[in-house]
Amino acid sequence: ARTVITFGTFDVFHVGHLRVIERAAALGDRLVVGVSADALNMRKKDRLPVFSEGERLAIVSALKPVDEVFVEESLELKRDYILKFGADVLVMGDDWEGRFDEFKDICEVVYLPRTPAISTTALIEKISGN
Ligand code: C2G
Repeated sequence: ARTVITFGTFDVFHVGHLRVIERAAALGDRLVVGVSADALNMRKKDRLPVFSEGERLAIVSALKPVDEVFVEESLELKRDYILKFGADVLVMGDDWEGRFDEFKDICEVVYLPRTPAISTTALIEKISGN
């Protein structure tokens, strides 16, 4: 069986998140998703996500194409996660193009085009009327 792994925050879950998860799942037989920890977001973006890691994990794990989820504690652990879950393919949106090429020694690395015109940041601005 071919295992695919992908990572993300998946905050204020939207159709762009769904599409990348569906396309990732289509590349293999089993999809594992790393959902970034609240603490990782504080370090990366200096703010907490709108939804907590428990809530984001619950949403992602309920999706039909998703077989397994875990909390991504650190960006530096990517190699360990790929090996631990026995991933054959690492998939990320192309906003990460080139950033994970160092893992091509242990798996295939695929960057998928992002869904245009939708993002968590744009949604937050739209809802708050800015
Ligand atoms: N995405 C997409 N289209 C959008 C928005 C997002 O395809 N319009 C994809 C991103 O490219 C990514 C995934 O959805 O592959 C999750 O996006 P984010 O929640 O923004 O994840 P990010 O904060 O980039 O976290 O270890 C890597 C990080 O944890 C990734």
